[in-house]
Order: sequence, then C-alpha cells, then structure tokens
Amino acid sequence: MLELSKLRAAIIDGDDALALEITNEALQQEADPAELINKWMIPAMDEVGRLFEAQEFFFPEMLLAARAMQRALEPLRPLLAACGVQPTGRVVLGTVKGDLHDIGKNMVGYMLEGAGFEVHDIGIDVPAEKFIEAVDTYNADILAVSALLTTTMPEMKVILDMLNQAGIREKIQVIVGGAPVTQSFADEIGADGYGENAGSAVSVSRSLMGKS
Ligand code: B12
Repeated sequence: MLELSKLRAAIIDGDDALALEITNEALQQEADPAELINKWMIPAMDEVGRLFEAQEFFFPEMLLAARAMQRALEPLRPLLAACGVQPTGRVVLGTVKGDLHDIGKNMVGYMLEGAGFEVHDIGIDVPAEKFIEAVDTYNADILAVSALLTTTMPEMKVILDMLNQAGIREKIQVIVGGAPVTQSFADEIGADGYGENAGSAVSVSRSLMGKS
C-alpha cells in the first residue's frame, strides 16, 4: 500500500521526480484525484508557506516545491478536465500584474474545463489592459482573476475600473480568488463572485451562467 504522506514530503522537499512518480503510482492504484490534491498536495503547499514565513525556507526552496507540485499535478489534469460535456460558457483566466503565482489559477482552469467551460488562460503577471483585450478577443462570459499577494490584490479593482471605463462591465461576470482574497474584498471591489477554491470557482461560475 502506497504511503501518500510521501507525496506531501516530496513536494515540500522539492523533489519533482519523486512527486510525479508517487502520483502516477497512486493513480495506478486507483487513488481518488480529489483526495490526492486536497489531502496531500495543497497541505504540502500550506506547509511550504508556513516554513517560508518562519524563515526556515527561502525563495529557492519555495520555487522547487512549486515545481514539484506542478509536476505532480500533470497526470491529474486530464482527470480533472475529462468529461467532454457541452461548453457551459467562455472564461478568460489569469493572475494579476506583479504576481507570479499560478498553481491555484491552473487548478481553477482545469476544474472549469472539467465542468465544460471553454477556458482561455492568459497567464501570470497580466496587466489590466490585457485582461480587457482578452475579454473582447474571446467574447468571454466570465473573467476569472487570481491574486496570491496582498500587494497585488488591488489590481483586481483596477481591472474592474477598466472594464467600466471601456463600457463592457455589464457584459461580463467577474470572479476573483486566491489565498488572500475574501468574499468581503470581492464585495468591496464590486466583483460578481468569489471562490475560495477551484471547486467553488466552478459552482460560482455555473450559477453566474444561470445553471445550478
Ligand atoms: C508556491 C509559492 C510561491 C512560488 C509560486 C510558483 C508558482 N508557479 O505559482 C514562488 C516561489 C514563485 C513564490 C514567490 C513569491 N511568494 Co509565494 N507562495 C507560494 C506558496 C508556498 C504556495 C501557493 C500555492 O501554490 N498554493 C496552492 C494553491 C492550490 O492554492 P491557491 O493558490 O491559494 O489557489 C486556490 C484558491 O486560492 C483558489 N483560487 C486561486 N486563484 C483563484 C482564482 C479564482 C477566480 C477563484 C474563484 C479561485 C482561485 O483556488 C485554488 C485551488 O483550490 C504560498 C503559501 C500558501 N500557502 O499559499 C506562498 C505565498 C503566497 N508567497 C508569498 C510571498 C511573500 C512571495 C514572494 C513575495 C517572496 C519573495 N520574497 O520574493 C514572491 C512573490 C513573487 C511574485 N511577484 O509573485 C506569501 C504571500 C504573503 C502575502 N499575504 O502577500 C505566501 C502566503 C507565503 C507566506 N506565508 O509568506 N511563491
């Protein structure tokens, strides 16, 4: 029987080859992808954050852990986005300017794809004007914006203001998320929805599209 605590440890240690190997092995043994993510992988990133705050980890260790997490997520992606249902709506997704965090954003994208949304991921460190351009280019129904730093959260308000100025605010539903983002922050800046994790990103998006 595979010891899944080793997956958590491999991610914290930044051992990407081992993290991938354990994930693949776990999938062969029919482990539940949601359990792998929620019970072992996300808690690993939380621990990395704690170690960073305690100054036991520094930037390079955090980066190696992030790579290991992303590597371990690779085989899970097709399972999260596997159902091939009818398109539910078009989403533009990105991380705000000044912010390089993308693991959570990517998970939101995979889950939305899995729920039948057509997802256009425009990446990290995205200036507000690029979000506006992408909304137009892809004729999006939903704009999903991620921020992981308290210093970059205000960019979300900049995006909303720019949508207003461009006269297209009414045409798009804006949802926000990321570890420091809260429902009250979302309300304060006038976003249409907030999701605390990738699963709620799907339920909020579905309800904004008028589907339960
Ligand atoms: C990995 C990591 C990094 C990696 C990122 C690599 C990558 N490719 O993403 C690297 C090493 C690059 C990094 C850099 C930095 N980081 Co960093 N990082 C982290 C860490 C450890 C994990 C983040 C993560 O991936 N979590 C796992 C994912 C799955 O969770 P998530 O992102 O929260 O996403 C979930 C939800 O929030 C939600 N969600 C996310 N986006 C969206 C969007 C929508 C629309 C919705 C609905 C939902 C949603 O769904 C997701 C899935 O469930 C966190 C600590 C932590 N526990 O969060 C620190 C952390 C975020 N980083 C921090 C800091 C300080 C930095 C640096 C400034 C460090 C430095 N001195 O340079 C730099 C900033 C670089 C920059 N300009 O962005 C601080 C932020 C403090 C703050 N409150 O502002 C944290 C909290 C660490 C800490 N405890 O101090 N970091």
